[in-house]
Amino acid sequence: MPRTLLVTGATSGFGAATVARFLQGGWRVIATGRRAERLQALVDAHGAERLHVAAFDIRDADAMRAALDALPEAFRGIDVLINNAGLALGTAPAQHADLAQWTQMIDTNVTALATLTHALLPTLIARRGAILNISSIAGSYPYPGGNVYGGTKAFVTQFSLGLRSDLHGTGVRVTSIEPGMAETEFTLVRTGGDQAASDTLYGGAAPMTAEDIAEQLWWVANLPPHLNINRLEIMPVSQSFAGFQVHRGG
Ligand code: NDP
Ligand code: 8X3
Repeated sequence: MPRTLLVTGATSGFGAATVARFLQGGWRVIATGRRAERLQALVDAHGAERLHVAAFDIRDADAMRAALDALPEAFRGIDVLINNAGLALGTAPAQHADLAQWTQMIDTNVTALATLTHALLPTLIARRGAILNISSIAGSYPYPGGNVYGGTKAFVTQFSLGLRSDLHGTGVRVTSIEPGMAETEFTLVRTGGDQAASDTLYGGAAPMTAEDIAEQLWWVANLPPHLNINRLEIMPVSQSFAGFQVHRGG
């Protein structure tokens, strides 16, 4: 009997690579995202036998509930939830940031993630399943312009640890995955579609790929059931830490 994964944000980047990796490994996969044509492309590429797609905006709790209620029988026994849908918007310092962008990041990265997790907890507990939350190094290490994005990812990391504590004794595993720089559509989204900015950031830097992250997700999800990876921080070798900044002159 194949195990079943629900992965959000499956229309690009980590999510799309994760769909491919888990289908290749024999799992059933539920893939979600807003862009229906991208989800249809996944079906065209992988077939519909073990793949179910659901197009909805994850910030719309009613649409999320309807998509869960409409799951075909074969896809109802969700074993693993990968909360991957998310985004950064803007790189401006807080004092120049757009409040609507902050709200969108909080609604997507925090509220929707918590809402979906809450909805699936009974199923995951019944199946002794697993939750893999996509956080970020931005949740641990601040950088200029990271403000609310980093704050949302700090929530994801801490929420993961809290879930782990609450789910003690249920057999449900919880992991906070905390990647650094990976080339996906992330920077294109963050910059409002600036392909040159994205190319400049990743160019010559040997960033991680979506497939690198999907492989780690596959590894974590398939560990023996008595093992829990609490947090997994992953960076490309080319990325490391820089120091504090000091302002002089008042
Ligand atoms: P992409 O932009 O390539 O993918 C983001 C995915 O999130 C898309 O499938 C998008 O689908 C989905 N998404 C965004 N908003 C919504 C929404 N309102 N409703 C439904 N789905 C939504 O970026 P990544 O693959 O890089 O990002 C995946 C996750 O990884 C994010 O949480 C990101 O913060 C995190 N991350 C990324 C890093 C990187 O360097 N790339 C590093 C660390 C963490 P659609 O637009 O179709 O709705
Ligand atoms: C994305 C990683 O460093 O661009 O979460 O914020 S970073």
